[in-house]
Amino acid sequence: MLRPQDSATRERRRLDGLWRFAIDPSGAGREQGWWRRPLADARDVPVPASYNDVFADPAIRDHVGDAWYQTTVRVPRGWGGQRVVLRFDAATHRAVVWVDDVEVARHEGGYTPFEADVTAHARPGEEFRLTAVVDNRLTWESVPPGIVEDTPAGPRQTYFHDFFNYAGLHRSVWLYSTPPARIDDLTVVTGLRGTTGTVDYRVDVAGADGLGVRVVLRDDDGTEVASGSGTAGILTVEDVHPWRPGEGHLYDLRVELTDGTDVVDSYSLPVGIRTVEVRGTQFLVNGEPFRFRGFGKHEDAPFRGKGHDDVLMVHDFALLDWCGANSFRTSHYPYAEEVLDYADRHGIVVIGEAAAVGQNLALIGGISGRQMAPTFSPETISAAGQETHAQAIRELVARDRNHPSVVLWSITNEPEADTEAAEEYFRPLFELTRELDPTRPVGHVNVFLARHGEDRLAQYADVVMLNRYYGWYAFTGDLATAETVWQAELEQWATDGKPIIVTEYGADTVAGLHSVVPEPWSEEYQVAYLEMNHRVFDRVDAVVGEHVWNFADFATKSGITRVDGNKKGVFTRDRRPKAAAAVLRRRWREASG
Ligand code: BDP
Repeated sequence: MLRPQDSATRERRRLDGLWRFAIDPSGAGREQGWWRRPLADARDVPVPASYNDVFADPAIRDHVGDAWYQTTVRVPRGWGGQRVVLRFDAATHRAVVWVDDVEVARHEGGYTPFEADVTAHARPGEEFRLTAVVDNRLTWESVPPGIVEDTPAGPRQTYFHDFFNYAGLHRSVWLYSTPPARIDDLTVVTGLRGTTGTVDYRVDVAGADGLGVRVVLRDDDGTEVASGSGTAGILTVEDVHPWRPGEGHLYDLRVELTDGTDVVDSYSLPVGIRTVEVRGTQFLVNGEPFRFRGFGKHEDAPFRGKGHDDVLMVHDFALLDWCGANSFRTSHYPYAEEVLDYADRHGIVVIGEAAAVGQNLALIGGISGRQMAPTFSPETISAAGQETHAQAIRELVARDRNHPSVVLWSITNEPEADTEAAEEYFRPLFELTRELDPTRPVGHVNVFLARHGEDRLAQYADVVMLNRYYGWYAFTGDLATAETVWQAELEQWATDGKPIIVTEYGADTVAGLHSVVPEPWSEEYQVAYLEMNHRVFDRVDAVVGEHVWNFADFATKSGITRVDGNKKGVFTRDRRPKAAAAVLRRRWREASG
């Protein structure tokens, strides 16, 4: 799905700002048709943002169910004869949208965009009422999953992942125009042979019978380096300047839909020419071994929750750079597209993760001591949940496949992986991901419950991704034993002959808590813990990646193992460094020269 852009033939309007907002605890709005009139008893809410933390109201923070958003939109006068599209970059976790009285869109999944052609309802120069109802409930059919129970006090939401269930309109909302005959989608796949690069392109058009397609590839100084015509082809670039980690060189692919000499539609796509390959235990970018250094992150910040914010984004990238990090994982859901654009432009490598997390009831049972049902069964995550997951993967790949920064897909974090039911659930999802994108490796993030030899998904994965907490959840405070056991486990995984990325290792740390003898929770312990891990990684050749959990402290649901959220951040939630930041900076900056 193409992002809205301003071009010679297109215009866009960001509809962000203060909208009207009301929660709907009894679910009356859908029956009473709240979209038909101005929202009653509404208050102002910022878009984009999670609604949870912006008010001083527990009823809103802990709300379960529908929340209504409304605003008035004026269609630009000059858009007559154009196609008018409404687009939500994200509505978490599902939404229905109305233009005046007409339902125009319905979407499941909180982290990928959706849009609706509203030409028939949007008259140039006139206003319409835009209403969206956003539902934050997590069930066995959603990704991530959860359970909603009715209690005398109202619905109660439980979920199995370790970050707060923020909800709302987390990213921008757009109204944009395209010509009726248009470029509908673009796909590029790039290649490198010596000093020659290739861009294999495909253009999907709509309403364009009899029209031509012209493509021109320009370097960043505007020089034309290749051109072609037709809806598909291969462009060749001599003396190519590849995209590479640390150097986000981008070409501009200008695609035009033409009628003789007239340009009917025009769209520009930034293109980074690079290759990705797994060979033996190496992860190659442009044929050269790449080592992932960085973090698992979250979209999370005070007040705004998961709302996208350019200030925070640029600052986080500045901190990655300060640490010498070259990569991160979009744990545990697709991040805002602005983030991937930025990573493309700055040569930061990304592991793109689907919104699938908390698919492991044994893990929950293990911590709480409760006996849990099987994760994958007709009563729990079943075929319906699997279809939601498949759709989430389709939308993730459709949205992000043209980003050079994305080098690897993670289709799930810490799933149940040692049962036949899990294998049956995931095999088709691995196949689907590969079919949608044959150019990138695919994997899943393993949790310790499925050890080497027990993980039935490992056979489908191109890389081994491990989350391990030796010295934290296991052998707490005993780094010497942790070091031995961890190394032994890694050596087992290394026998698979695949690259290993340690996608999570970390220790909760209270900023400002110091201890002469490194005690868990102190800054000194986090330092010692990371150093122990690094010694282990440096002794196992197959380890090609280290992503610390987490970049920054983040909000979670309340519970006896969390004090004001998860404190495994190397930075605090307001992005101040703990002592560990300097350790990473020394190690990673040295490694990158
Ligand atoms: C892992 C999860 C991650 C958690 C982390 C932790 O992948 O989401 O936040 O553990 O416990 O199991 O800190």
